[in-house]
Amino acid sequence: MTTVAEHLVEALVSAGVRRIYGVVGDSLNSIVDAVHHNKKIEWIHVRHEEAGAFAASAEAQLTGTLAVCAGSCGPGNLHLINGLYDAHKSLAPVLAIAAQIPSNEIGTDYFQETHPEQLFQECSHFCQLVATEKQMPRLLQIAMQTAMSRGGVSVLVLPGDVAAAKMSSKDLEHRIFAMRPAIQPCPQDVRRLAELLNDADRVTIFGGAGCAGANREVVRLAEQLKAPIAYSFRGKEFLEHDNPYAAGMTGLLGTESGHYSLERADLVLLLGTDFPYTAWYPKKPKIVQLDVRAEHLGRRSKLDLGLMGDVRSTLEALMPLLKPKKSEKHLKACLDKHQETRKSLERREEMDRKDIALPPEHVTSVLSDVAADDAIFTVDTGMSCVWAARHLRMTSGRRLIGSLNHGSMANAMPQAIGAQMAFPKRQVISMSGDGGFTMLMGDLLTLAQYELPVKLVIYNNSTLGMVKLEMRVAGYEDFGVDVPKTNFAKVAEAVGIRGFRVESSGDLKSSLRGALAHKGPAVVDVVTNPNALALPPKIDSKEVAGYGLYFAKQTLHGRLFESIDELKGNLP
Ligand SMILES: Cc1cc2nc3c(=O)[nH]c(=O)nc-3n(C[C@H](O)[C@H](O)[C@H](O)COP(=O)(O)OP(=O)(O)OC[C@H]3O[C@@H](n4cnc5c(N)ncnc54)[C@H](O)[C@@H]3O)c2cc1C
Ligand SMILES: Cc1ncc(C[n+]2csc(CCOP(=O)(O)OP(=O)(O)O)c2C)c(N)n1
Ligand SMILES: [Mg+2]
Repeated sequence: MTTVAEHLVEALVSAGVRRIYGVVGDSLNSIVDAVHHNKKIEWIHVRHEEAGAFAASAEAQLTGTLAVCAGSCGPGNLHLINGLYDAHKSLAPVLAIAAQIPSNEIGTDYFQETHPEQLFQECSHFCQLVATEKQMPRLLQIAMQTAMSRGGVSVLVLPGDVAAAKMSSKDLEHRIFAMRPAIQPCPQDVRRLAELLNDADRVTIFGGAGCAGANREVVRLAEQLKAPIAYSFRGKEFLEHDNPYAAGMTGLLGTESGHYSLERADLVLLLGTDFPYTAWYPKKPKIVQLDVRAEHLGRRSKLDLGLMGDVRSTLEALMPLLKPKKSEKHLKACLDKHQETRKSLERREEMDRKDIALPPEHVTSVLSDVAADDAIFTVDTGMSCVWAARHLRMTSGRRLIGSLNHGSMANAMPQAIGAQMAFPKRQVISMSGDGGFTMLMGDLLTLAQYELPVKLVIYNNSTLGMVKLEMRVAGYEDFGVDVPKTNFAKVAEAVGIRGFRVESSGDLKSSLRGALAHKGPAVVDVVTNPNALALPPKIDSKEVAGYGLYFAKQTLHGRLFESIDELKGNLP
């Protein structure tokens, strides 16, 4: 007779799961042992369970299939939580196994006792205690099916003794069903959408992560409607490439052209986006939203029409009902603005001879040039997001993920671990700040242990740069943001990983190339300008009143000033 743990592992293998990320603990022993004796699945020993959950989140986001992480009872699974929030908010199918104290001790305030059914409630769709072995086949099936069909996290809370128990029955044991139905709104609603689009003069499309796999359909729609396509950060990887209608991103990290395209429209069509920043939705145009999750319709902006449907199949149904637009005026205005914006970004990418520290824009642009056409980038929360959003160029083969909906630091390296595990032959590049990197730095050892050829680019500015900037913009004196000057190339070398230290522009390209060509893991520790500025596409009066004035004038002049006095001397 098989044990619950053996059944669990076999069922995961038949569902296509190839690895479990975690840290061992006695409550997990029977599961780890079952993995150990099964040749089709691996136990990936991370240093911190949070890293395991981030790795699983990345794997699930990149493959669209179920990924698994595990933590031992109490503190072990508590450590999973932040990474699980990331997976859940990214709609990534992840199963977490939260081991529990012995079942006869639950409720007695036993050693390491916590109640994961309560703790994980908010970051999961399904979270159940397996109180007896008899529940096991069905609860596992429901957990896997829920994570896959709803997109997000399921948690099985499994006491060590229940995991080690023999299974008495194996009824209802079947493989996972992971279909992607083509959901379309009813024909009347598609006709209503067509009428609105046909009646509008200036349509702008705003697409998000829900456009994955629908690049061609969205571009064809834009062609019919002579519509610019702006996109969210999560939409960038799917909509920026092979798209002559691309008009850029909006939001603080966006560009002026993305923002302009939305404001200039008389109808904005939201496709598969849940872009969170309500203040950045335009107020004047009509807004129509298409999303596969009806509960997301209208939750961020006013709506003139909300439709439940899958982007690709809905656009297929819509296209024959559209009258091709003739005027290209709106499109041209937005694309001209986009060209202008690109040029001003390119100016920021250039190294000025006067620059004493490397501009991160330049670092990112060079990285984008030397990386493979099918590289997978993971980006940490911090200024790396700004540089990736604006200066990484997407291709049809590249991927770009981060903790974009949850906004946690320390995600990039662990997500790169998950990406490289899932795609051992592809180039995987993690971009992070010194603050974010050091938060889960222990997992550098995981790269060394598994010889994962991940390349870590660290924007080493000795500060928590993004927050420093936020403090200044809000008129605070920056405080609590210093990160001790550290040579991360030497840290890497100390754990057996190849380290490159870049302190001047002359070394940048060769170091990045050297790291990418290196067979194993490598760290490229780039000393960057701690005062690099990110100019938002629009600036409000409060920001202008503070440090924002400094930014605004720099936008006008397209260059950095050495001092406020020099800036003042250049005011128009
Ligand atoms: C520091 C930081 C700064 C940021 N600044 C910005 C910024 O300035 N600008 C910006 O854009 N982002 C920014 N982000 C990212 C932002 O927080 C969100 O993650 C992002 O805007 C969400 O993109 P999305 O709407 O495409 O993805 P999600 O929020 O994940 O939404 C995707 C939507 O698509 C739907 N969907 C999925 N599949 C389909 C389908 N097949 N058909 C139809 N619908 C589908 C889903 O139900 C969901 O509603 C920032 C993040 C960080 C960490
Ligand atoms: C876990 C977590 N803690 C704190 C924050 C708040 N926060 C956002 S960005 C940031 C600074 C990031 O600094 P660093 O990683 O050095 O990158 P930089 O902005 O300097 O490039 C902080 C503290 C967060 N998002 N996540
Ligand atoms: Mg930093």
